[in-house]
Amino acid sequence: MPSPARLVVMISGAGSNLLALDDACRRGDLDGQIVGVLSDRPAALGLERARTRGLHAEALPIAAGESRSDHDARLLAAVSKLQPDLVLLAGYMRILDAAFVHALQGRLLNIHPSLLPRYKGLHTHRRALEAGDALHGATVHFVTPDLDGGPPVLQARIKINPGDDESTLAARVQRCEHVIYPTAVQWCTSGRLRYQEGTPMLDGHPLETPVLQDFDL
Ligand code: NHR
Ligand code: GAR
Repeated sequence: MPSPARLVVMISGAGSNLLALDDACRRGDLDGQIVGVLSDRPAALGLERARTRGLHAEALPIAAGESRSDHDARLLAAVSKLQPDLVLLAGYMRILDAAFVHALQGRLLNIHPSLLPRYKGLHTHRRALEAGDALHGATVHFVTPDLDGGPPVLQARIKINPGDDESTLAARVQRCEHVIYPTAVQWCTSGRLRYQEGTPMLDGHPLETPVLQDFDL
């Protein structure tokens, strides 16, 4: 991968993970540069925060009557124009079709707010609380067409506290996300982490289970 690696970040919301990735690049902890930020939501706060930092930021909302696959094709064209080495979903809230994922297979990562394979999909904090779980966290995984089912590479694990509600838990999970996402991306940019025929390889060995990092927050 070239140095610095070209990173495209896809968001729908506040963009705190985007900022953490950009911070890591600026600090020199991540050998990358964010060459574009794309959002399906024009009102996403993260777009404004990206522009404040001088980053290229584009909204690609669904046009009236546009199908999912037409939108994803337009998104793929916008991503491809930026010639990314890696594409990072960071709170991107729309399911991507197989054509999009296949075009970027092995270069497309997501951060998901649960200890996958537990709680794929939405409302992960609520579901962990309702289940009475003692532990929760976040997972960085390669994206495949199978929603939140692609191979996980790095997990952050925290304890759920007795007084936690959805928002206190989400806040602690996010603090972990801001550490593990730049770490996993740096593994890719440095060549330590590769994706070979559907299997993540870390330091030349197949990663059978994700690396697990406990956080005492
Ligand atoms: N696309 C594919 N093909 N595979 C994955 O693993 C993906 C993906 C797109 C997004 C992020 C994921 C998450 O981390 C992600 C992973 C959106 C939904 C969802 O149900 C689920 C999981 C994720 C993102 N979205 C609704 C939809 O119909 C819309 C929900 C909304 O707008 O609020 O697209 O959690
Ligand atoms: C993050 O916690 C991320 O894990 C989650 O959304 C938040 C985005 O926050 N992702 C999903 O729920 C994907 N469905 P951010 O915009 O501040 O980075």
